[in-house]
Amino acid sequence: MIEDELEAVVRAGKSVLAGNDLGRWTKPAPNLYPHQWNWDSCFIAIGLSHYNFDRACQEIRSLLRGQWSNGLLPQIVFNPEGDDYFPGPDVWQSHRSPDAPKDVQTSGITQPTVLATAALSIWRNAPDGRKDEAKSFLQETLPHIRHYHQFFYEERNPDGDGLIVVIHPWESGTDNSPPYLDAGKRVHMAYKPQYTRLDTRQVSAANRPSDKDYDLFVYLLELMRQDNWDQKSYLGHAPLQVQDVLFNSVLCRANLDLAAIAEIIGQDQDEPREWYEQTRSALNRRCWDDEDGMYYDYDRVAGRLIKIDTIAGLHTLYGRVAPEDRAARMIEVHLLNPKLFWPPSGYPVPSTSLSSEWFNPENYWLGPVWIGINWMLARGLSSAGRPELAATLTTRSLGLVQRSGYREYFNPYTGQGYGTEDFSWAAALTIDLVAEMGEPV
Ligand code: 2M8
Repeated sequence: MIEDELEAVVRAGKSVLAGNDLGRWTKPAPNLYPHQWNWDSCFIAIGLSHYNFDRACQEIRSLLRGQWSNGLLPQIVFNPEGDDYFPGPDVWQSHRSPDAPKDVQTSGITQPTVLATAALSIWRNAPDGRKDEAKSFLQETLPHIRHYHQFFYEERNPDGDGLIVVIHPWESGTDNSPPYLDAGKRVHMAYKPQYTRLDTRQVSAANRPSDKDYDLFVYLLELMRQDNWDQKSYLGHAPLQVQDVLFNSVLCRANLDLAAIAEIIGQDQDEPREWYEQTRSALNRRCWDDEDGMYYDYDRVAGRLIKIDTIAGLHTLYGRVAPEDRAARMIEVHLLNPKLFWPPSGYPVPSTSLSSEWFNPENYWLGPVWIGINWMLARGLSSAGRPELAATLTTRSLGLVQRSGYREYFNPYTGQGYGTEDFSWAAALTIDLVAEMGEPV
């Protein structure tokens, strides 16, 4: 892309973020997602950190309003003025838990943890004259980040080995990704939940999870709500428990970033390093399949790997989980394979392998390309000593948004965009990708 084109992409990205800005935080999309989402806001803060230090800090502070007293940082902090989203605060009823905050309403589950990574980006990208303020920001946020990570190791670590369990597909961030639908098949639903979907009024049903998937999502929500969002009690009988490779890898990266934050402000790094080691080695022990040369999610209820090839396994690059030999094998055999994750004339990286029986190029997490995923994979490739591949992935991702705009997800063969328009994280992370190329933003 030439300089003018890059400039135009950045300008358009900033305008998407400005359009979705509600003053103190940013919604993921103009209409489809009217509340504040956890990992969306962290990605948004990373983009903002390049050109608006104050607003980036504010994005994170707003998100932290929703933190529970047990450390959980919720998937959604509800906007009292946001409607037209199901399930809203009346369905979640977070106030049933004594741990939930009193002054804001939230959902009762979390999302992949990008908080430490976002805080570190804010410090790294702070203008020279504002490094002291950035350091104070880290001092202010570190206890919250630590408490959030502690939540995982205390409440979601049922085997005590650091392999964190995800108990709801919405918690994974990759809602209808095949491993969740597969694990969902084993959930016995005692009744059919009654509700009305609102998402398919805005986006074609062909591009969204199915009604059957939504039954599972809502059923699991209601089941956990019956336990008043009590983690221990729910984990004792939770019918869906996935030790998700993407989720755990993102946590590994976040632990390293938390250690870096501790170092910057002169605090002890042992705890996050120890957490990182535990989760990294548990992933390598339990989730690696040596025959296929891939990491797979583990279904803790069924007691076995879910051998479906998705982007989850590739995130071990981002999390600095995969040792050199495994990383090299996974890159050659899976990532760069034109039949799996690198469509030769299309756009890498499809969320589910092109050869999987689950693959659908137009439906949500069943196959489309997501900018947030490509961003993590590009960072992962750089960490794995493959900067040239990271640069290629960046260029192809920029080509995608140039072709189709800041859509939520894209067809890996044609680049056609689907889902909402003006999707905040696509805009924010594109800005970060351009900045990482050394271009002004
Ligand atoms: C999508 O998930 C929400 C539920 O959290 C939904 O479909 O209503 C996912 O893509 C998730 O990763 C994302 O955080 C959220 C908001 O962009 O939308």
